[in-house]
Amino acid sequence: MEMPSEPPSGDRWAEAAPALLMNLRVLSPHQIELAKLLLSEGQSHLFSHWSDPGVEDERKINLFEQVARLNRSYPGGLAAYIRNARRLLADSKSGANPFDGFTPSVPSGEVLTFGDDNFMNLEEIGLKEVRRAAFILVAGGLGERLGYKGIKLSLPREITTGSCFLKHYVDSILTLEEASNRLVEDEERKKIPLVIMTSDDTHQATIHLLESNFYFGMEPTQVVLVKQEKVACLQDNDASLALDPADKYKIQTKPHGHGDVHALLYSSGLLKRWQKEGLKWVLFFQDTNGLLFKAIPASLGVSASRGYHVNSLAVPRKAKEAIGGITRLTHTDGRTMVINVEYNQLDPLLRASGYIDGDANSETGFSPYPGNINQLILEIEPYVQEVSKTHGAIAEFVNPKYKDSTKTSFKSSTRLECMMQDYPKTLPPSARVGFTVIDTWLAYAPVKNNPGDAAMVPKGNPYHSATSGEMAIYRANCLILRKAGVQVADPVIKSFNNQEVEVWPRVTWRSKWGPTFSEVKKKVRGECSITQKSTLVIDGRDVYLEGLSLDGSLLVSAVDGAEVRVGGSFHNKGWNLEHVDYRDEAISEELRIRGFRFERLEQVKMNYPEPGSYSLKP
Ligand code: UGB
Repeated sequence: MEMPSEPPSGDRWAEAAPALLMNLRVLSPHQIELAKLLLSEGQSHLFSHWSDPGVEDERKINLFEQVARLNRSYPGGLAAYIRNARRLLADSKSGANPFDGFTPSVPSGEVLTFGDDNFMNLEEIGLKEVRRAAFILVAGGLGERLGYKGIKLSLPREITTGSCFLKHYVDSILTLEEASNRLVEDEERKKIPLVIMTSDDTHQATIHLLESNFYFGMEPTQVVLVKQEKVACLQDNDASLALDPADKYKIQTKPHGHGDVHALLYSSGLLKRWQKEGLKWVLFFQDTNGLLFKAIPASLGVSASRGYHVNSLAVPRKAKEAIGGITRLTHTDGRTMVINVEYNQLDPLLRASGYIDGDANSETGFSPYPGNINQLILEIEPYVQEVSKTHGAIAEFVNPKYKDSTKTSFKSSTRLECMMQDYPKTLPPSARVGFTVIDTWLAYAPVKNNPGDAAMVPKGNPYHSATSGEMAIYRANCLILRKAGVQVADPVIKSFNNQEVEVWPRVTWRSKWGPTFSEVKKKVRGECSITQKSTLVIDGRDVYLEGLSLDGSLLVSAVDGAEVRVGGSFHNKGWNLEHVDYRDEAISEELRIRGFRFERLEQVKMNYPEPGSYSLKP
């Protein structure tokens, strides 16, 4: 279809959209300007069904209010959006390779080994730095893949304590803030800001979660919510905007992707403010990774000691795993960059570059390309310089699902998207872009897939489900305790929701108990052991395990300053792991998606509400 290059005028209005022309007196002058813009961009179909003036006028005005919002929230407005869409859709139809001219190779970065001297040294450096960091949580996505109705931040991270992801994140940030400030006592105490990017799908529920929990102990002014707007859906290769199937006076919209976070940080003025306040680092993270804070101090230590402007956290990746691969790309013109190549693009890129097996494991059993866990650490100075140029705009892409190989029509509407990890794409070659590889067991256990999809994951690949996400927390804690010298029983293999997982003793602790490995080591004294059926909950900073032998359930909570030494043989029936059928609607969704719950048979539970020195024995 030929697009008019100028807004229609006179007769051409009537020709382009007679139904709209009849309704001009319903619209304000500004709305008429928007109408002209839409017509000049070939969107007359939006009005073809419009009724006579006087009928459904309010809905027509509502449509234009939505158009004004869409126009405002996209850099360059709707015209730029439609033109970008047309270009990207044409590229997609012609099968243009977004990596044309680039050859992939395996990049090199810092590979960490948990608990060795280097790791502990980096943790110390990171801990000193973190008081000058801001944390950015991208949480605009709904748990569609997970099949959970609520916001993912409200999901329990594990059900032994029932603490949700957001509580854990806030707790972890406050712990790092406290520990970092303690290291530099003579300097001014800093508050670490937390920004949460929400969307219309998650905004109100996120506010409600924060307010109903008194911000989980953070000062309300420390938390800033920035809301991303959705973008218009596209129904064909001409970038015709799609009307909402449920409301023909509304343009269908979908999320633009987590890449919006950069533009929002820029436009909100937060980055400049932080820079003035002397912050040095901006750390981005996702909504459901219950392990990631175990990796933050050391990774920030890598950024600081290597002088990385951009540090992407990564884990060993299984071929075809649904996480992007960190790749070095070298262009025929000599440019190189280290960038995430998204999982659906890595295989075709490798095949096009002569790797006939595409995205395949090497002899190590893993893909040679480390898996991006989408946790980025940016140094603020070069970051502000860059977004001042780009206004935070991130390279977009489109991913239409075509009806057939002619690629002329879509199965359902599509939209432009952008990803936060594509930020380095516009950086100059002088930018120091690196990455840090950390063991998966320590750093990465996202909760993304529903039980049905998780059960279909190829054998050996991670499930990324609520079941595996929770079991990974117990495994990590047990492995850390083992490394600190505790005898922890081996795991048993069990199947929940048709997923075979390792079940370790259910050990959990509040972040303040063990923010770094050296801190955990300080809290473990003498010979300690934990049997397979055990549950251990440590909710207190100054709790020490001194010759503890646990065979059952033990829950200890203590206020800061209550020094509790826990020792001796605790033996009770403990908590039983019971299967839950995910189809059983009488059971809560939070439990169904993990496939188990606890039957609390017997336990020792102690609370120390006053500071002091205590000894807890059987
Ligand atoms: N999110 C938003 O805030 N806004 C949006 O519009 C969309 C999402 P998904 P995805 O770690 O396993 C990413 O949907 O995008 C938030 C990386 O691209 O969970 O499929 C959302 O709330 C991939 O390289 O993941 O894949 C959530 O917090 C790999 O690292 C976050 O963005 C993969 O994550 C991620 O959204 C991974």
